Amino acid sequence: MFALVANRLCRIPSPSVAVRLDARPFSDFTQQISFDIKKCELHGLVDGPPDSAVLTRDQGLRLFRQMQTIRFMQQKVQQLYTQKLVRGSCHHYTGQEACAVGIEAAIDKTDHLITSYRVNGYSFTRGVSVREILTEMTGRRGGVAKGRGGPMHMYAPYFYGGNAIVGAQVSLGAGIALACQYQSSDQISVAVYGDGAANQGQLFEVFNMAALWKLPCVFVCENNRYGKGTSVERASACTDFYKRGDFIPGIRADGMDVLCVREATKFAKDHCRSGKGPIILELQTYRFCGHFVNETSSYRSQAEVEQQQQNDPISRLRGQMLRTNMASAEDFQNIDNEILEEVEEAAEFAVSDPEPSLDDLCNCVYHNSPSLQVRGIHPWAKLQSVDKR
Ligand SMILES: Cc1ncc(C[n+]2csc(CCOP(=O)(O)OP(=O)(O)O)c2C)c(N)n1
Repeated sequence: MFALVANRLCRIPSPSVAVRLDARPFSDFTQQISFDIKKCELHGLVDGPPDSAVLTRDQGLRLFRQMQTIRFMQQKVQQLYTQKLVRGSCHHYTGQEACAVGIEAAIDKTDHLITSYRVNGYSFTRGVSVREILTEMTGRRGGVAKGRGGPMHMYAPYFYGGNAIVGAQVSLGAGIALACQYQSSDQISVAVYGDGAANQGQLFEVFNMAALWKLPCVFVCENNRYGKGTSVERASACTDFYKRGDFIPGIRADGMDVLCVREATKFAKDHCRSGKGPIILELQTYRFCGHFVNETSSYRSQAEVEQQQQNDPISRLRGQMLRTNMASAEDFQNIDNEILEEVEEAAEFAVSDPEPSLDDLCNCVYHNSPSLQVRGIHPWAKLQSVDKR
């Protein structure tokens, strides 16, 4: 039943093509405005992020485009999955787009980021093209991991994936922060995890070390199920994830508002950069689709999902910009059309590109690509991975 709901919610509008913004003159639009944002809750901090955010027309259109690209890309993935062209576990990010996009708007391109298997949104914001993402999903050569990673493992410069072991990315993210500190760079590390990962023992160990060593790490908890009855609520009394670091300061921000995420992340980034050590940023968000594509569990009702969709971060930004004359309906329609065209082209490539050849499959396992003979039982004994690049 929930799969049916999810499919219906993930419907794709039919694509048409247009490639420009509203033709009205620049002066017709409000160029900059300050929006009120929800006040963040604080833990161990006297001051926090501001309760307003300045947005320019250009910034707003860019944030909208990024969120909408992630949304449309996922809708295409849903289609490809149903056609069995994407295989394995595949995890949607629908509804959570403001988190990845807001974080990216606040950090530098050369700051580091690591996340879980729920990787497609962050892959895009970290610079991977829609084509490389979809082609990785279908396991073809032109994918960002050359077709070896599939839906859960994508990487880019300063982006460390794509990790299947719940919570492990947080330890790795702290390790990256240690490297930043050791090398005296002013980069920070952003380690993203879900509320489910928050009870992992390794998180508490990592928080402890990060606090003692004052590591420049922003621990981002995407609390994507903050309503009643989460698995965490059943297992634990404390769902104040921003307080879970105890001596580590924390912020709880509205993860359905891209501007609130941006301002909270800026605050967290400045905190780390100034040498004060780690900080926890809890983003209260909600995923409109199931845990994985075509999930059939019924742990939440259609009514709950529909209620949460009233907070859709994409509609919200669009509404804010329309109401204040920062953009027109035509602007948004044109952007939608451009994205749909890009996604269609990417998908065509993703299903026509060849798969990696068998004798190349075991290359690229290590950074230095040493020649590697994989021994084993039939049929994998046939695999001989000797780097031919
Ligand atoms: C160590 C470990 N335990 C269990 C699993 C199985 N598992 C995969 S996803 C998941 C739920 C994780 O939820 P959360 O961290 O909140 O992230 P979300 O999927 O909601 O983004 C579990 C238990 C796993 N991959 N790794």
